[in-house]
Amino acid sequence: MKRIFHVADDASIKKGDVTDIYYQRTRDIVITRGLADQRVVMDVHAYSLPPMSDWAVLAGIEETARLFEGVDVNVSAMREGTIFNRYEPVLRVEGAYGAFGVLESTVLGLLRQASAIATKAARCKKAAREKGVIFFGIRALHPAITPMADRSAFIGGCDSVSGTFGAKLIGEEPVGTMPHELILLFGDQVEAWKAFDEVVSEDVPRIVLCDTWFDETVEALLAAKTLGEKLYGVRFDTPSTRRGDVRRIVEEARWILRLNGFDHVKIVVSGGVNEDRIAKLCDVVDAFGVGTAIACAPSIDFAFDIVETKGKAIAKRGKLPGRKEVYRCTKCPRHQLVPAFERVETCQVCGGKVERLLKPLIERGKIVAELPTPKKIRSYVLKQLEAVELRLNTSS
Ligand code: PCP
Repeated sequence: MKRIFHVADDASIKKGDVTDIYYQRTRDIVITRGLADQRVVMDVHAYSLPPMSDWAVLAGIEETARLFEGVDVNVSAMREGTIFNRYEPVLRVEGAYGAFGVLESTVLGLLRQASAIATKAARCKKAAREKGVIFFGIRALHPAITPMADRSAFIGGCDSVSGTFGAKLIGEEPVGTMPHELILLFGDQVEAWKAFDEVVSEDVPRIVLCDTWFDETVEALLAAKTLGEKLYGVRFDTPSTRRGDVRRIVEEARWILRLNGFDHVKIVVSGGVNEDRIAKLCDVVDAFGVGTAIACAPSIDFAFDIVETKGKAIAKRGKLPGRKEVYRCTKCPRHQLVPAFERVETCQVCGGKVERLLKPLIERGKIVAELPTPKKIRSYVLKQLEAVELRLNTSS
């Protein structure tokens, strides 16, 4: 089938055709030398996390389960959305190396990018506390992967996403305001706002862009006078050349709206927003639109390494050999990483009961775990976020 866009199809990904050449050569060598049936245990772990990150959110598990479906291996994994730490295996595969070795880059690609996006989304949501975070980032990515990005951003904690295709995939309504194009086409912001109000379905909140021609405070008041009670909010997408003190701009706009009896108007800020800016603004802003910071989040440095061959613990230097388990306390967020033969019953810190985080996902090629909905995964992430600390870059 001739493809228009530069993307791989599902069948090629499943077959291991979308891999690094050295894995295919390794497959050929192990077949030739009779090692293809050698049983191995491999696990996926990150020995470093992005700057300021002491934890990360696991995503991409559903796609990884689909990848291994029909492959004669057993896979255990942390549940999608689990907050994990450095060194902890998030996924473990057991089987004949020849059955799955060629999929190494594919597994990593699925887990690394989705987890990076989910982790950044979780950091933004943690910084925003009860304030909203909308993912506006599909424009930063190849369209073929935007459903994955929307899903990962949502499960990481974003309240909504603007991408239409991705929103459908996760069963949510897409959320958006209006682009500058609408105002430029009318050549007059008031006409554009009125047209939006007249044409767009009534159930869509009226949030209008207030930065195109004049100062945000002037446009916000103009919008409030134009749409009155119907105006739900204003969005400030202040250009970087005009962003001297966004906090003060928001405070002034609130003041002026209040003076004129428009206290009900919410303020949304977008453009160059990340968790550090959110933390500085969340007491004065109602919601944030975040694009590039989440879409192009720093990669989670997962590796997928052999840790056991022929029943014997083995690893390259710098890595922990052997099959492992990760236990999480059900009372405090403490994790314990131990060799798989050790049983842990209680938390070393608080004495609480512990649970094992690696759970069966695939048995002999069959998916044996529940694959939860994005909404359910998101709730699980938000619950865990309550218990973790967020380190921020205070110098930015
Ligand atoms: C906003 C902003 C960025 C988008 C959202 C996300 O778009 O200008 O392009 O920002 P970020 O990637 O810096 O986080 P709009 O204001 O809708 O842009 P336009 O009207 O130009 O389409």
